[in-house]
Amino acid sequence: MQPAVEFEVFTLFPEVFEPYLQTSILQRAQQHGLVAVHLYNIRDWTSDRHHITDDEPYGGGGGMVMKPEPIFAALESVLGAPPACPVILLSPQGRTFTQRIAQELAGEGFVDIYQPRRLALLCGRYEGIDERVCQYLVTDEISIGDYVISGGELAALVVIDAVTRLIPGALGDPDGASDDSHAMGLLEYPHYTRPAEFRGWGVPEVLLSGDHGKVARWRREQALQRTWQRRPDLLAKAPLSETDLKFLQKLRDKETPNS
Ligand code: 9D3
Repeated sequence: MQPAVEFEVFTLFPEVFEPYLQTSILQRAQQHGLVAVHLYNIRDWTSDRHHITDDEPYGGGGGMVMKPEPIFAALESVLGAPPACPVILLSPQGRTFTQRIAQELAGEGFVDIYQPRRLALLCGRYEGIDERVCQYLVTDEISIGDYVISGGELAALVVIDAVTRLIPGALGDPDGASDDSHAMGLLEYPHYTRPAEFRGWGVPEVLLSGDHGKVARWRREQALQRTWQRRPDLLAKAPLSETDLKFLQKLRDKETPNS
């Protein structure tokens, strides 16, 4: 069986991917042939004596810029010229990565047609990449959020992880991924495990009651309450039942008794 998604990763630091890719879900998904990750060191496509991958910016200013030649050479030798697959640059200038983008990249919606997908991930380092790479090679730019990290490698791992979780079978449990996407609408309810008392701190009675209906209702209300307190923006998009809306109204009434 062909993998559902094949990641072709281009980086100056392939070694930082290894330990994470060899762990847990990602390791298992690769062993089962559900995904493949191939790592390429851009430095292997330099042709000068010192294997230089960066240079000073035209126009001056601080920092260094990744040279275009080794990047074009690496991607075109692996993917063909021009590449036939999406070339995703991990960059602070990209659209912010979301679960929806992960679904897009996983090819969700084509589950039955089962179209194997190849995705190239290009990781930047230094202050940036020569703009001609962005213009003539890259087809999509993704950021993982509004904060500064030192390069695209961690961001590429985030994308690989999120996309892999969506591939049927990757989580072992057949409805694990759909559980995830259900949970995306709201924050999760609190989890507890043994012991029932730890340092004098108990577990909510209802979870010990064995009443599955009551447990389900409690969890739903906890999820709603947390989302309302911490991420009210999510409530606007979440699919809510009549019962959910009544419960939320009760929370609002408690919070603002005088208005
Ligand atoms: C925005 C900061 N830039 C202006 C001074 C310099 C700069 C800092 C760090 C340029 C690139 C980087 C390296 N970061 C990434 O390559 C990166 C990233 C990120 O920094 N934040 C969120 N997502 C991503 S994806 C790749």
